[in-house]
Amino acid sequence: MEALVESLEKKLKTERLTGSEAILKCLIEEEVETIFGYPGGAIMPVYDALYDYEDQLKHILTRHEQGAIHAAQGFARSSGKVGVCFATSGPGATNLITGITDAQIDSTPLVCITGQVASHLLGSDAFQETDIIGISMPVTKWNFQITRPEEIPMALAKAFYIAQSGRPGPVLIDITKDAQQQSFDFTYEACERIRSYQPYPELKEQPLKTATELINQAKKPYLIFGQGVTLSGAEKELKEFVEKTGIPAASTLLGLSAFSTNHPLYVGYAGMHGNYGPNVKTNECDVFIAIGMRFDDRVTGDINTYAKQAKVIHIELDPAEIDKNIQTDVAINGDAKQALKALLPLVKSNDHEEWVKEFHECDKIEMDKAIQKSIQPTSELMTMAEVIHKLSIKTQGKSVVITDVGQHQMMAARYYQFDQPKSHITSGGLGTMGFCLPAAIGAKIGKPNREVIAIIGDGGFQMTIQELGVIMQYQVGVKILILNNSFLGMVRQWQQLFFDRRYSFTEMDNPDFIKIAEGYRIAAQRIEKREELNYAFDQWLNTKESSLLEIVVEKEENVFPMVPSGSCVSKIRLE
Ligand SMILES: Cc1ncc(C[n+]2csc(CCOP(=O)(O)OP(=O)(O)O)c2C)c(N)n1
Repeated sequence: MEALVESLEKKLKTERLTGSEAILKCLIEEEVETIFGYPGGAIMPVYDALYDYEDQLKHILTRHEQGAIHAAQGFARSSGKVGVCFATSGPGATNLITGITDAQIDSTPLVCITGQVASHLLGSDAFQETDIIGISMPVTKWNFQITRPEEIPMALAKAFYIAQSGRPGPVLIDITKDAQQQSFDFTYEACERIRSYQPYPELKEQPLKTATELINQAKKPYLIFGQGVTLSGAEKELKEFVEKTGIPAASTLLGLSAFSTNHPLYVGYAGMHGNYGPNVKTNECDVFIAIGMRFDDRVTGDINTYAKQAKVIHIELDPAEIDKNIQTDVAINGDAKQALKALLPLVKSNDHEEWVKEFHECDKIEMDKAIQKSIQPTSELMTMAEVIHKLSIKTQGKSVVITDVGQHQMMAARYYQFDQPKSHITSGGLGTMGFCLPAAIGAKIGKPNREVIAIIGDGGFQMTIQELGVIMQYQVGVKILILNNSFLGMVRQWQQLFFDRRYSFTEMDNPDFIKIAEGYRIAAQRIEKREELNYAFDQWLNTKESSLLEIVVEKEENVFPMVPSGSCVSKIRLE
């Protein structure tokens, strides 16, 4: 009887819609409010339908599809919701690929909808036809081509479920133009499970028990957390776990902001340009606990010398990550929050005072050899490090900081003191230059009440500079900080250190960024002198609107410490 009533109710809810209208209805059902996109021939029916849905669905027209996808990524990472983006077939779709790949490696939930040529033209090399399903196959969590409108509700329901469940990731749905135009009887049911897809593995008792024993007996335990903590919302549990066990904790690049950098048990950022202590101590600890991180080579350096002396406990949601790069002694396959909740009552209260002190000794060495020189330079021009250090103090570590890729990215990771969760967004795994400006736009739209600061190099800024148009058109209040060293700085650093200072094609003549910003009606100023910094920061930060600040910095500043690529983490160079 109940089933009959349900099916009748469903029938009553049925509406006759075109495929395009159905797509938009599905988005509304999934509580999507904002779409980032760029139109074109093969997705015109969807854009036409969007015209009538303006009240329910806000569309942000970016200036390039790469801008749309990075904005969707920034939106997803600041808000914790799924980022949605539209593009047309052919070049529109291929322009999404960099961002999709970026989202895949950084576990960002996205639903990308691309238009496709009409189904009777598929495979004919029609105008703007490209096999986006084939192209995106290795860089999406799931992709699917729709050729009949009846497939739309189920495919989109699945897309949202897959994108945000378990380890999140990007999904691409390609829809032929005829499927967008034809009508059908629409009903929608959200997806709650998919056969043979188990996004949340059940925690097993034995590994939890073994991990507890190891943690309770450890003399020198050490913990590194990654973005898995942010994605599972386990910030509180992580803090409780660290405080109860007294274990020193370090962050990966994407883990930054999941734990306050001011906490006494926070020992820094681990990896190639991370802090000295967390790198060196990796090869001295007896129990190594990795939480929601994937042992990226920028963290491990040479895996043959990484934490060899330690018993390794890996808490990780994605089973494919376990034992992929580093062999574990105890694998806890599950959600970080659930795993920490399960461990919390089992682990004993402890403090490892002497051991934690060893990290602080390392901090002193790093302070003397690297930090002091960086944040209080004797040079005439400012350094990136001192600018970011001052910015951190000015904003009290409370802003959402989006960075591009390069030296400024590493300086921000090192010198911005993150005080609140979901405050650091960067392209970690793919290292995509051009990510920052559009991602910052998306992040501000996703979290309108927070101060969003985009920190960009002069190189990366010019990769997606056209997205200033979005800031202008939609009045997005993003603060843009360009650290201008007239070099592709990070590549120059490598050329200096590993290629005999042969600066091959890394020096850049830059345009007048202030005039460009003003052309987009964005307030802008450029400073070169240290005495101007304080006032410039105040002016720049004390507005609700977007504004751009260009700071001319030292041309040949290097980021230290540094673990040379593929080297052992304890061989970290301090200068
Ligand atoms: C799309 C893309 N192309 C090339 C690179 C290689 N790359 C990494 S850092 C970097 C230099 C970045 O220079 P800039 O944006 O000026 O920042 P800086 O390092 O000076 O802070 C380059 C070219 C990249 N990461 N992404």
